Amino acid sequence: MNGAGLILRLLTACEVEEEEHEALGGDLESIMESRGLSEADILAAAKTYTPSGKLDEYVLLASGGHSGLVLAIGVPSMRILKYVAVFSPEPFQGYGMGGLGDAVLYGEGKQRGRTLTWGDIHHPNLSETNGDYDGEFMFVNDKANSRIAVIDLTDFMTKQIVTNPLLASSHGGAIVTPNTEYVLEVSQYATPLGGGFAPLADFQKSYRGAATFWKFDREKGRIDPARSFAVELPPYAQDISDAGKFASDGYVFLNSWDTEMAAGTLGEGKPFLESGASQNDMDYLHVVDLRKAESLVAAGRAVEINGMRVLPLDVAAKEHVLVFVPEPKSPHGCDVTPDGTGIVVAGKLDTHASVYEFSKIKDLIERGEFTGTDPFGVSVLDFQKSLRGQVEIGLGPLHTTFDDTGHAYTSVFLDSTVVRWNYTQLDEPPVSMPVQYNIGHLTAAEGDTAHPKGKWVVAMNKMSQDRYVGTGPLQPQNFQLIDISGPTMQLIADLPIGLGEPHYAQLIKADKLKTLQTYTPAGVNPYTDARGTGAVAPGEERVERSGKKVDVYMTVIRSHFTPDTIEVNEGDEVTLHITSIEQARDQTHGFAIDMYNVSVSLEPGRYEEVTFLADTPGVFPFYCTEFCSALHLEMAGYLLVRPKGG
Ligand code: CUK
Ligand code: CUA
Repeated sequence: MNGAGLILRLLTACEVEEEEHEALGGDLESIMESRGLSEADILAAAKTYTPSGKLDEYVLLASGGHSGLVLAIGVPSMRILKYVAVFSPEPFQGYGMGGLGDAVLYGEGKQRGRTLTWGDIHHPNLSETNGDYDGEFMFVNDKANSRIAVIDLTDFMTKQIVTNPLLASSHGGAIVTPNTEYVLEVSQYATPLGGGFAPLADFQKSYRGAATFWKFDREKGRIDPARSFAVELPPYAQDISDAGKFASDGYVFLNSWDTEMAAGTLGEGKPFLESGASQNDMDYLHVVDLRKAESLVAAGRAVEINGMRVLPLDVAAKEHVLVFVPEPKSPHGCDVTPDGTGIVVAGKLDTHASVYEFSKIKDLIERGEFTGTDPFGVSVLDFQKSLRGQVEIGLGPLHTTFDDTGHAYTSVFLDSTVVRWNYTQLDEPPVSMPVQYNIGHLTAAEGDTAHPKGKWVVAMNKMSQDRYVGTGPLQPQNFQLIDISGPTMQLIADLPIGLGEPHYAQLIKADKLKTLQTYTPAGVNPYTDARGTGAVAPGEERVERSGKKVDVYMTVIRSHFTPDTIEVNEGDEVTLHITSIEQARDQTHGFAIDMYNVSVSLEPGRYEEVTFLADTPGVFPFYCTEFCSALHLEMAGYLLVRPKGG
């Protein structure tokens, strides 16, 4: 008996009384009939249905695209667990809404002096130890404004944003090296490095890309810009990157799609960027020798641009820090195999996945066997001599992820398929499965680590079209869960994503995440992981006034703020130092106040600080924004701002 048959038999054995359950159609058989469900549907449901109180085995950490958020999703249930605010203000988490998070979002997050309230997240990457996820940190890139954010996975909060001082867009990030020594951020659209103007006619002369190696200090849990550096690259529109591991440890690989150096229609007879960048049959896979770059920078061969050490292109070319291998026409994905021996590149305008053999690339470089140089003096290797081989995948292959049986899974955009193939021997006929529709990235369980887990693949589709009840012309993106454990792949669940445009995601074993239940002892500033400077214990609450500065030291516990009335004068600068003295799991409070655009989250034990100018006289109720207890509505108070001369 198959699984669905078994379930049927079990359920009918319960002798469900039809009359009592008419609204749902009675027993399983009649429910299946009335809802038009097949046995395969029931099997799929049994694989994903997660009864209340049961936990998911995996957590999918997914880009929320231009929403500026990251999503945490349980797998296999496909239940959304959390939105993590990164580059956008988010009132539930109290991020960018008047509290301590403002210093990250509006302080560190300023790009060239500008305050930004969004970002375009493409690639979440988990911290790694020896090439495997360790569940400690996550890094994401902002393609639009060339920034990287650091998210601490003990509390799923954004702790740092670094802004790239060289680039005006970055795509190939936030990839980590196997022990998270560096977080990589690579340019996409070339611009003059460090900003400034240059005419498009000077594209080849003045426009550049760069690979930035942000140094991660794991002890501090922060990127250290002073110990970071970059390698200057030609203006070839570098795309996504990956870091080597094992044999290829110490190297990074990135591809490019505009070796034509097309820059749009400005100038006589110039084509659109689209067709201009698609002339050459081959673009260049960039092979970067990170260790050599590090030592040349340490030896003082870098120049400084906006405070960032940059290894100049001519030095990188001459010293073979940068070497090129031809890659088929306008590639997109670039993925290192779990054993580190191969690099899979898939071209949007080519039907193959090309697997490069790292040992061949290394031998050719060591022997100095090059076919020539590019216009910038970068040495080029022979395509065929660098290859393990190619596999015909389909129309528009993009990204590749891996399982634990020597198989690769490649997303194929135009065909709307996931294709499974053997990446070691390249000797199996590829198997394809349709997805709905136009898949971008895909991710397998720990599929880009040294030890993929198999079992699941999540397809991240750009279009949902007919999959859901209509919500107007702007439709959700569509995640689909695929069971890859059997001989054939099976699509078993859909999850609409009504946010941004997700790009990449990583799927981590849930038990690797060691999250906090409370901040303990009470009074922790989550941005310093230390006791908040103004944190107080019960009994220490007070209001201090010094001239026009008013400091309120407040505690919060079910169901009151202490103090709950605050009187100030018009024109005073008010700072609320708020300590949640709760220590019970999930006893979160919030603090919001009329008109001052303040909403902060007060998880158990958290310290927050809110500063505002009381420039409008009047009466302003403040209240708790979480239904925290039976007397939650009563958890409120008044800010009285006395008018000048009043
Ligand atoms: S990219 Cu969006 S589907 Cu930015 Cu990694 Cu390929
Ligand atoms: Cu505290 Cu509602």
